[in-house]
Amino acid sequence: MTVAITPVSNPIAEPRHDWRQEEVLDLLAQPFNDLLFQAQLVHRATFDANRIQVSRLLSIKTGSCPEDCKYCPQSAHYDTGLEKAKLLEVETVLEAAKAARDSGASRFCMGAAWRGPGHDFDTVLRMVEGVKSLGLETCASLGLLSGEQARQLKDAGLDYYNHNIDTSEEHYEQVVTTRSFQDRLDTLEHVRDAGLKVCCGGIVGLGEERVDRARMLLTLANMPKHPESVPINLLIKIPGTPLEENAQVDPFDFVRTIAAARIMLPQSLVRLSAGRQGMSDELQALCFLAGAHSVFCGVKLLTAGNASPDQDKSLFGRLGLRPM
Ligand code: SAM
Ligand code: DTB
Ligand code: SF4
Repeated sequence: MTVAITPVSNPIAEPRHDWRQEEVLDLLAQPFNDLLFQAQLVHRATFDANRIQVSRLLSIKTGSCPEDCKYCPQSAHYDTGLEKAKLLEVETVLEAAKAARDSGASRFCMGAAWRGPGHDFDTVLRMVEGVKSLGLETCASLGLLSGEQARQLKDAGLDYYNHNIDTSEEHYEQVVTTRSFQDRLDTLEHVRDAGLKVCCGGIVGLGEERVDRARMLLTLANMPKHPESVPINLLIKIPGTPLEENAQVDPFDFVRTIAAARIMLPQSLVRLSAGRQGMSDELQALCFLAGAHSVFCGVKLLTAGNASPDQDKSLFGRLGLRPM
C-alpha cells in the first residue's frame, strides 16, 4: 500500500496581514531569548538557516539629490563632503555587475540619488536589460515612480524595486520633509501593479521610539502582499547630516527589530543591510540567528563603507554560512 504524503502547512510560517500594534509591542518586549527562539522557529519553517543571500549595490548616480532625507549622505541639503557623479555609462555598470557576479553576488542593485527618474531614464532601462542578461537578479532604487515608469522597468527585465518606508508614518516627517509617507506607499503600489517584486524596509536609529519600529513593521506586514525583500538598515551616522549625533541604538534592540521582522514577514528575505561596517562578528551572528539571511557584499554600499570581503569570508566560514 502506498501512503500519500501531503505537505503539511506550518501555521507559524503562513503570512498574516492583520497584525495589531499591541501584539507587535509585546513581541518586541519579550525576553530576548524567547524572541530569538520564536524567530528561529519561523525562519526554519521556510528557509535553510545556514544559507545566506548576497547582493551587491552600485551607485549609478551619486549625490546632489534634491530630497532632504536627514540620514542621507547624498542629499544636496547637507554638506557631507561627498564626491558627486552624474549617471554612469551603461558599459561601466555592466563591468561592475560582472565583477559582482564573479565575486558571488546573486542580485545586483542599482541606486540613484534622485527624487525619481528624469530625462535619462532610457539609459537606466538599458542598464537593467544588460545586467539581467548577465544572469543576475536585478534590483533598482531610483526614488518615486509613476505607474508607467514601473511598467517600463518591468519590461526591461527588472526583478525587484527597492523603495523603503524608512520608519513609522508618525515619525516620517521628522526625517524627510520633501515627500510624504503616502508618496512612498503610492510608488510601492505602482511597483506591485507592474508585477515587480518589492524590496521595502527601513532604518533603525533615526531617533524613533520602539512604537515607531512596531508601526513600521505593521505597515510592512499588513500590506496586501508582503515585500519579497525586507532590508533592515542600521543608521550610518554621516558627518554633515542632521542625524550625525543621534544616540547609539542598543544593539539588542536592533536584533529585536530583525527578529520581529522575521516573525511578521515569515516568507520574506530579511536583509541585514546598512551598518555592518564596524559591527562585531558576534552582533552580526545574532542578527543571523534572529532571521536575517541576506547581506550586501563589497567594500562600499552606495557611498558609505561596508564590511570588507575578507571579513565576510572569514565570518561566513566560521559560522558555516553558505551563499544561496
Ligand atoms: N533615492 C532613492 C530613494 O531614496 O528611494 C534610492 C537611494 S536611497 C540612498 C536608498 C535607501 O538607502 C534609503 O531609502 C534609506 O533607507 C537608505 N539609506 C540612505 N542613507 C542611509 C544611512 N545613512 N544609513 C542607513 N541607511 C541609509
Ligand atoms: C537599502 O535598504 N539599503 C541600501 C539599498 N537599500 C539601496 C542603501 C544603503 C545606503 C547606505 C548609505 C550609502 O551607502 O550612501
Ligand atoms: Fe535622495 Fe534617496 Fe538620499 Fe533621499 S535617500 S536624499 S531620495 S538619495
